[in-house]
Amino acid sequence: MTPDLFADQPAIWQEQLIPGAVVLRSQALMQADSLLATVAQLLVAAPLRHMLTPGGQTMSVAMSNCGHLGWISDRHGYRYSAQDPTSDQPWPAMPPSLQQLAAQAADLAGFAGFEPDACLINRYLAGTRLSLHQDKDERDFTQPIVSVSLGLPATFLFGGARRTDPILRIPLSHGDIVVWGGPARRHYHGVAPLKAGLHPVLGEQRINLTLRKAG
Ligand code: MD3
Ligand code: FE
Repeated sequence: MTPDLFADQPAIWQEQLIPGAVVLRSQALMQADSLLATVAQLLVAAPLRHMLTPGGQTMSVAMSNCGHLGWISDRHGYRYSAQDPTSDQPWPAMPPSLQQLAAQAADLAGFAGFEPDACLINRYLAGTRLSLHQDKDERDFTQPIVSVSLGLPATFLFGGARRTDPILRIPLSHGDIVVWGGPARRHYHGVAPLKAGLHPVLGEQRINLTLRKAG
């Protein structure tokens, strides 16, 4: 008989940071290559672009979207739009594989029936950062947010309900999925400047997929 070395291990390695915030290490690893092929296709239809903040600054993260709604920023503010402002066309449809991955992750974290209608694609290069903010452009805050990290590792900054609360630094690598629901949904968060590196699959980049129910 073959002894099962992992018999006492849980099938899924999950860490709860605070209630509702669950890190699922390597949960997307097996699908990472096909996920990236899918993302490459999406970016042909809706290329990455650097959006303007309402204050007129160019964001260092390059972004695109898929799904019924896409997150956009310009001089008029932050909001969701059914059209890509670059092409005035609808965003590419959300691939079922992506929707299923997000729903499964949300389910593992205790949020059954998650049906994302928006997927923000964030691309980081060396030095790219995302300053501390709250996600509050969505309608229903009882719905979690699922994020999938691909490529170079990043340090995720996880704060509290107030901007001045202490900040936890969480390393996120290729294939990690995080579910942000419950009280964590309203917490301040950001990403520290990306360190230069060479990822075997994605090269000099990090790609983060953020799936939400926005509408
Ligand atoms: C914690 N993106 O697009 S995803 C964003 O890595 C964003 O690109 C980051 O924050 C990135 O808005 C982080 C993880 C994430 C997303 C939403 C959250 C963490 C969150 C909402 C509440 C608390
Ligand atoms: Fe955010």
